[in-house]
Amino acid sequence: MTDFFAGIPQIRYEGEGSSNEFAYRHYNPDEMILGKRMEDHLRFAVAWWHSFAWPGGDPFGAQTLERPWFGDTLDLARMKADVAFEMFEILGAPFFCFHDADIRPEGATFAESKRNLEAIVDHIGARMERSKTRLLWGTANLFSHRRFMSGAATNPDPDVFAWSAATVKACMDATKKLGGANYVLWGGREGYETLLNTDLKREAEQAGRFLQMVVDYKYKIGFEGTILIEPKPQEPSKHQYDYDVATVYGFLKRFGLENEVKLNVEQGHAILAGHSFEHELALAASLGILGSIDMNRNDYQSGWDTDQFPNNHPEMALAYYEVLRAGGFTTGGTNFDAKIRRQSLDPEDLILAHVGGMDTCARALKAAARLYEDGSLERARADRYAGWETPEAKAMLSSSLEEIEARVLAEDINPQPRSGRQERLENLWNRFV
Ligand code: XYL
Repeated sequence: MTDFFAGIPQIRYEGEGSSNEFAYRHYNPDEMILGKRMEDHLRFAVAWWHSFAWPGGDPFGAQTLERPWFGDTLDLARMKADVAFEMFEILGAPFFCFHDADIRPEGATFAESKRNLEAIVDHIGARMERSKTRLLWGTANLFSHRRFMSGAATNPDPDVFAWSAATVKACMDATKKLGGANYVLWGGREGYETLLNTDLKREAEQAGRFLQMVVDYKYKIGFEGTILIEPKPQEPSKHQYDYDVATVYGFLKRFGLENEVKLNVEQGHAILAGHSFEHELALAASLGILGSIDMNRNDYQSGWDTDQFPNNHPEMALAYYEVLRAGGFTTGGTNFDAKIRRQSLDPEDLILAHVGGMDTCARALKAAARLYEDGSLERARADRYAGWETPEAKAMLSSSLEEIEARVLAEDINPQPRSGRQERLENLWNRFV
């Protein structure tokens, strides 16, 4: 036991009437929603990097957060893991996520980093035996160290490709050992700063081959989880190759991986790409590649990835509505890729950030489920496309331009515009959130 969270009680559901800030007002894990427990719908995960490894820096100032486990030794990494599991317990968090660099100290060589990772994975594995918290996903940090400054798989230097491949192998092994439900690849610096020094064609081929090797290795070791790619349009690179859902789908098709890899869609990354979160989720679902979500909130004015905790339930309800329409999560879940602000110094801030985030999502899920169950929106949608259910309309899709022209002339087809009913549907939505 550490005393980092001393005095902070276990967070329990007390209902909407509660004014206790250390309680859930909406997140009630056992409550049944559309025939499934709320906890099993949401599958919340705590992100190790933001909660336990982030020092509170910004481009104008360094560390603001002081944590007793900050440092480069295995003992401190073990203390960090102990604090993490204490927080999971306080929150009742069902899952966590990690990068290798969040959990282990960097070694002087690849071999030493790998040994450090294995030692900490053993420690986390032992903690998991006494905990209900499981691993949602593991991943490799292929972007922080200076060796990755020109990318990982897409690096012009084949030694960096080699280092990255060996690192991903070690991280997949670690994820499998800890029973992870997914393995994530976020292309941290897979992109470019200037086209003047970049061979786009070569870099894409390297990235495609890299991903094929990851999928091969998944089968080789019998990892039963899902491989996920996380799109992001820019930051840290000026242009990231995995720009958004549509771009990644094109990439997967190009390398024959569209049935092997799904997506981890992040709220803030969707906003940076000029989309809404629900657009990215709906598109991924329509392509059959919706895997998991990174939940957070981007500042709508600042233009960078602020990774704040969500606090706007009507907005999140639009996102969970798409998750419900897609049939809900299977291996995926809701990872809080969110960090407290650099002035939020106290241990309580870390706990209450998650309490607020979990409650916002739970409230959003309940609203989305009410509307989904009511069915009005789906009926209105079906009605809008009802014309396509006629035999003539269906047959048209397997005919030709000449045949269609003949029918338009013979039947004197003259389309009559119909209202899209947007405001009526917005009013309907507002009755439920
Ligand atoms: C940073 C990204 C990462 C990924 C995991 O913008 O969101 O934190 O989630 O590498």
